[in-house]
Amino acid sequence: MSSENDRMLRAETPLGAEIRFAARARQVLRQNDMGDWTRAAPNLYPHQWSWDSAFIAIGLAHFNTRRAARELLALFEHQWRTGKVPHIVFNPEAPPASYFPGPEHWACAAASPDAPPAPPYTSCLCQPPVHAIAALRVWEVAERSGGEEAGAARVFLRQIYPKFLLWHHYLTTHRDPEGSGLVTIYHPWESGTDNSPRWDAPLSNVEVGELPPYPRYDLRYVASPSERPTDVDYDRYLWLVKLIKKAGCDERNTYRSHPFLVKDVLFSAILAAANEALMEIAALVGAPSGDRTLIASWIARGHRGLNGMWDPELGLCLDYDLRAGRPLRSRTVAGFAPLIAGRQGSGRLEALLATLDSPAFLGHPWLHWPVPPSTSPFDEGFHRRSYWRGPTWPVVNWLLWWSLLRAGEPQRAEGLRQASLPQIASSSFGEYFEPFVGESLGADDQSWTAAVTLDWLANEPCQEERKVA
Ligand code: 2M8
Repeated sequence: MSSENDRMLRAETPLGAEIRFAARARQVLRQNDMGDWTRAAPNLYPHQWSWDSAFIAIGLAHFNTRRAARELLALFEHQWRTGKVPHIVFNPEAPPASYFPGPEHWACAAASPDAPPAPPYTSCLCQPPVHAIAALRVWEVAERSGGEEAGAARVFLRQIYPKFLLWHHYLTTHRDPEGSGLVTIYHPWESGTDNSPRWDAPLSNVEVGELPPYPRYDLRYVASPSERPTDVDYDRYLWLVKLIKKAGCDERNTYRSHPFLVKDVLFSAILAAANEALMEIAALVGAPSGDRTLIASWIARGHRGLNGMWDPELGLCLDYDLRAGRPLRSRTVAGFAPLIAGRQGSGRLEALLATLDSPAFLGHPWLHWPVPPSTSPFDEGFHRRSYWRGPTWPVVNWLLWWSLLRAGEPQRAEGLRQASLPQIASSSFGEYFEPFVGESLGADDQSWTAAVTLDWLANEPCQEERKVA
């Protein structure tokens, strides 16, 4: 079914349609704007989410670089003493009974000596560190505009650089005591790909104990419960939260006792790419050479870690279950982690691109748009409507597009951009999409979908690059 956006795109001149599309995307970000930070979505997610805010800053940069900078600064005001950046900062103005588990559920995290002053409360989990990548993009846009914008962006980089350094230090130490180069997550929510089949095996080993009844407010905001994680998933999520709180949100206690400890390759790859961005920021702010040596060591270690998780048979990188002591063999977009980390040799890059083009992903004959399903239809955990188990996600497509550009694959990147824009235009900035019929699922007016739209519209390649292979 064709939406108003879609009709507009076909009826107008390409330029006119793009201008109106960008205006609609800006409108979504304005509507979700809370002053210094942005709600992830108006109803389903009325708080500030960590990696959403990073993508949001990338979109905001195209119409207000100062506001984009504030988005990241506002998030980092709630950084923990350890360096952790919480995955949610709770909105004190959110209507009661709008999101579960809400601030009251996490309030005890505030009792940790490492937690920032509350309210607002924060969760004690974290999410993939897209932030340095976002800050660098804000800088690049501001630098192109020159003058005061560029000056303000440089001040911003100076302010945020030490916070980024502390954040990455947290991830490379507390979350990698083994020095493996791979980040350990304690909860599927930390991965950002919550109910992905990636987590089925480690979750099945979590024995859920006594839980009080709890509400599923999320189900009010979607057309069908099949779009969200099941009650069985939620029981496990809440049980894991209970255990983390019982461990006092303390890293060492959690590492000792927690039943879900997984090396997440997507998270680790984003960290490797974010460390490259941090290195550029370090140069821009004139950071001491010791910092740069440290960041270079994080980058090298990250690449080594990912390299060790490569599965030649699947042509993908695999997560690793520390408790069970084995890799997790699922076929999901997370397996493209080395592409996102960057700096792959030609052999590995070719292998990744072959997997991307194969019927397991972009070459699947039933795809409505040529964008990769979050889980391959060939994976036994695939589900076409359920959240991270199959639907396609604009924000993931943006990450792959950005990575393909960095890998020197502009035509493939452009293929993803050209497929993603009409997909988004067919909806009201949907959160995710059914891969075979193209139905928009989850929330409407999702902020990060609007943000990546703005970045894609601002990054129209020149005529030469447009010719998609
Ligand atoms: C989803 O996760 C939250 C929990 O953190 C939820 O389902 O309630 C995920 O898609 C996550 O990646 C995203 O950051 C968040 C807000 O968009 O929603």
